Amino acid sequence: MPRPERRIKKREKKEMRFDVLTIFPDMFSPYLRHGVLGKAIEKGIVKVNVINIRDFATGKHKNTDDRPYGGGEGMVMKPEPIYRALKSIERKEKSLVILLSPQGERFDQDMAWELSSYDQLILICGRYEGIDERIRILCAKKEISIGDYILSGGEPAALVIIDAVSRLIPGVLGGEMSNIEESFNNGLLEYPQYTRPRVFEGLEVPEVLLSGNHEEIRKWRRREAIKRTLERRPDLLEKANLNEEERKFLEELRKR
Ligand code: 4GY
Repeated sequence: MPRPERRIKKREKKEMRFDVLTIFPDMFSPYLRHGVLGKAIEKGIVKVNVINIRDFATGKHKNTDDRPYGGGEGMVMKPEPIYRALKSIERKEKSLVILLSPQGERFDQDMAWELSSYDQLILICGRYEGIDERIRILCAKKEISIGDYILSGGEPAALVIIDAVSRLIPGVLGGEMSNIEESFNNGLLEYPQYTRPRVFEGLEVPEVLLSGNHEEIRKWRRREAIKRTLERRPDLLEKANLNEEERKFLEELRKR
């Protein structure tokens, strides 16, 4: 009988590629080179290819925007440079073109999980008053909003998606956090965290955290997470993953 593989199973070779279309390509690197994302890019698990839409503009001034048909304030992003930039991208097998705008489907952790199953996400960042509608019709397979507010451009939204999705790619979070169910704590808000000093401005660290009793600590954290979620985001409790004991605890809290 051959000996079973003794090495710990290595993560499957799955890398994620993001292609970002923007007229401000320099906005990305300052964020992407730091922290776990910086490490993931260094390791080659995550690749971010930033494409300057202006490189695909024609004419003397390489304009990427023009005046809106029908009149009105501001400028609209021309379709041709974006269309050409998209065509220049080498497409992987499982690939999705996404438009970032306040009119899109709301981004959340569930959507981050769904997007993490792709090999390639192509993110179009709008500016000015918006993008020519034909890009939506012809190219964008999905439109995503990161929240109900208006940004000056889609770039921060693209970074939000790159960050949240990358964290779910195997190997991006190292070691102890690689149990990425923790990425949203079973659908609950986080429990309170403490570090040294033990007393700060008269406030003490909860006794249980100093007890060394890991089972008690785990239960306390779950209860605190449930309390906090009920107070601040009761809507999340519908989807949360609670065991028998935790559901009882929640019922008690609700009665009070
Ligand atoms: N919110 N979620 C958002 C945004 C800026 C005009 C189209 C958002 O994703 N993107 O506010 N984007 C607008 C600015 C052009 C994008």
